[in-house]
Amino acid sequence: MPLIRILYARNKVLFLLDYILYMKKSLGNHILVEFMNCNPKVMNDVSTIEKNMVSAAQIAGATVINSTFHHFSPYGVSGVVVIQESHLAIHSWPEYGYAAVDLFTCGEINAWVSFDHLKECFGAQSYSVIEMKRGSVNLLKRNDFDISTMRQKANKWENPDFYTRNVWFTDKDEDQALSLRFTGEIFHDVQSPFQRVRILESYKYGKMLALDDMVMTTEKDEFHYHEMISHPPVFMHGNVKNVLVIGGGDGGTVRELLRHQNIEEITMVEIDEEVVNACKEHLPSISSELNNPKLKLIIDDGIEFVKLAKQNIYDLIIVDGSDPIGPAEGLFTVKFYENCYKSLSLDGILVAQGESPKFNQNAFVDLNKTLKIIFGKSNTLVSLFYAPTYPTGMWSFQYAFKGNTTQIDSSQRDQIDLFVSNHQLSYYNYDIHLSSFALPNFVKNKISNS
Ligand code: SPD
Repeated sequence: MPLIRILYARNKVLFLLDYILYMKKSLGNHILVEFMNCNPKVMNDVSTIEKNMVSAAQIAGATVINSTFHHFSPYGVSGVVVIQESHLAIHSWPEYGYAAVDLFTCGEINAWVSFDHLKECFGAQSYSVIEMKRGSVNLLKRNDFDISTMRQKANKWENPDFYTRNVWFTDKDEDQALSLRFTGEIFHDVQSPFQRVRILESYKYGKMLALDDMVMTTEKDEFHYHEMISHPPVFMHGNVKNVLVIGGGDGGTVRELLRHQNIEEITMVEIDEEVVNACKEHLPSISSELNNPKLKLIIDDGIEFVKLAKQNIYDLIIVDGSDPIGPAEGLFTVKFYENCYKSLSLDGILVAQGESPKFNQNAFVDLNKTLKIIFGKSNTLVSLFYAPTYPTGMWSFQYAFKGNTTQIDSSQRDQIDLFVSNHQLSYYNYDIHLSSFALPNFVKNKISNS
């Protein structure tokens, strides 16, 4: 073989090897996509595009940090999903059925999974793609200083003067949201058979339990919810001995109930063992009583449990469920509350996590209707409390009475005051109890026809 040919062949091999190394040893992978002949309606729908872009990141296994999307007048959408592994971005021109999309990922995340998903969601009839490796390690020089010294984590819970992490957890519906800045520390992140169970660390509220993308409880404000779901019904009833809690896997409700010496037994039915385990390990101040001998903890579906429960046995049923999306959906149905009604004692009280009159408004109103159908109009009440870490901050518990509707009176003031001071409660007291049942007119109006 002539020398020139050998050299050419060798160069080709070298070039190929170099190219393979270059492809392999890069920091990121960038796919620049032209989606053409897309569905123009989708291309002009900012909330659908945002949902699609976020789910494109998630199904590729990326961790979504935040997203921001904007609709331009008269048409067009731009937006970015920031992921722990870089970003996904889009600019759409509905009038051309066109979207310019870039999918920039690093680590194990395969941007092609996001590509396939978006092609489907946008109904793209044709496309073209350029793939680029970003940050060829062969061409870069690694600095030899200790990079960990550049990472700052707040050492106290107040807003730090200086921070390098700006990661937000957002609990939102289509139109509104509540966001908490968190340190980036993730103590637990497990996909259970029912939901994604996470314990994250927030700056303002300490550690937080999130189910899917919803805030359930935080170390620093859980007392609002747990004191207000448990003490009012116990004082209104006056002689609670046997309690059923549906849900409540974090343990906060049980912890508060067990402050009442008269309560002899609590049965708690939690569908997701992962929630219990995560809270036992990472939220000890909330889950502290989950091993109390008065508690019978059953890991099972509460909906099935009440179907088979004995009749007339519980003085108090507390439905401490999550929002009506995912495993808690059945906790908002007529059938479920009919079964609860049957298993309540004749003077029993039911209290349910009642959603917000300002967020998930339909669930709030529908639950009220359901309780009125089963228990009777005059046998239901709504109480409101302030929930700083739930969207809108206004949240409700909805009450239903199998016997007569009862309320505390002034003869109980001293007893309640003593209880509050003995247990050093932070939210509940006699006045808050009564005032929580006073409703603003807009709330009264929402439920007046149910
Ligand atoms: N959006 C939050 C609804 C409240 C869910 N329950 C919280 C559980 C606390 N034990």
